[in-house]
Amino acid sequence: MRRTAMAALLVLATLRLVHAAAAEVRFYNWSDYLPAAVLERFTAETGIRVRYSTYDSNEAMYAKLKLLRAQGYDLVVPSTYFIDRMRQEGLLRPLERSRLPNFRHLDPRHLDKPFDPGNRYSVPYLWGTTGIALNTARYDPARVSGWADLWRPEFRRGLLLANDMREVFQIGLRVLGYSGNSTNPGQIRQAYEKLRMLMPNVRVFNSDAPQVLYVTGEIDAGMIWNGNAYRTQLEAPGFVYLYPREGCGLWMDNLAIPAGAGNPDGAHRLIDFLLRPDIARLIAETTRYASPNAEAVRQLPAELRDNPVMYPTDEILEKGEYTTDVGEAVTLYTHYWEWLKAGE
Ligand code: N2P
Repeated sequence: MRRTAMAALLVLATLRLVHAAAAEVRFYNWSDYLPAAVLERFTAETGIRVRYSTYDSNEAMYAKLKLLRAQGYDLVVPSTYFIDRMRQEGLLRPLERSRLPNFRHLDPRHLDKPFDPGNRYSVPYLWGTTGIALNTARYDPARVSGWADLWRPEFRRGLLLANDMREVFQIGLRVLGYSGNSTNPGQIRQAYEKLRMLMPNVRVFNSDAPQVLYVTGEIDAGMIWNGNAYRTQLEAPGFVYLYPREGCGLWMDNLAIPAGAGNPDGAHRLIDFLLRPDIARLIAETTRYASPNAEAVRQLPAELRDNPVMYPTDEILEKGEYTTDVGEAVTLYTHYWEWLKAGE
């Protein structure tokens, strides 16, 4: 083949590759957090494919993005305190609000928070609570009213805890009467000592598919995120979801574009699609997590909107605590977390 023809073919092949990349969004999300139908509809409507993969903790997602120097993904879903940390570390790309017309559907109560003033880097996706799951066929719910009860001997080798450093430490800290966001080394150490005493009661750490363990009867008690609790109840009606008297954990997970994303255009289109009320409603209905999208919530069936597992009362919200970034103290948490899981 002549040289020029070869060169032309090469150029054509490169163009095709570039085009294929532009027609694909790489979305890295929490496991079990989005119905597949949503992505299928997005592709059908826009022609943009979604390469979807999942993680089970903020720390796992963060480590991967650090390693890839904020490249490799076009869309991620960090919790509040990780948005804060990642934007300060330059790992996130500012959003172009003009390309997100559906942003207007969001409930202002979930916007403009200290972790991202003005929502320059993030858009709320879902929010919720962390409480206690209990199989009433096995345990008497009248005897369990708080996190502190999980230390009792009847739970020996029975509990599930989230594989989530800050969520687990939040329990230890709250039981001792401290803030779940403590940065005080003495308090964090005490929380570790307290949690060490809980370990004989812990059977498994799982944030990937805890619901499976509860539904199959493998586990009868433990920590749970409210959407998982609601869906567990649908399949195993004997389960109750309890808001611990010390206060439940509160969290919100948010869509954000990594600084080195290869397809920020596609990512903006996907964010806007996820903000469409009918789509946000479908996500909330399937996952049973609370949507921050006011218009989607308005459209939800009353049985969901009025369900206190999915939408906690104001009183519960007031007692709960959102996780915030603890700055340098995170090193201390990480250190104790590793000890805890290694059984030291
Ligand atoms: C659901 C993930 C819930 C995330 N699998 C809690 N931050």
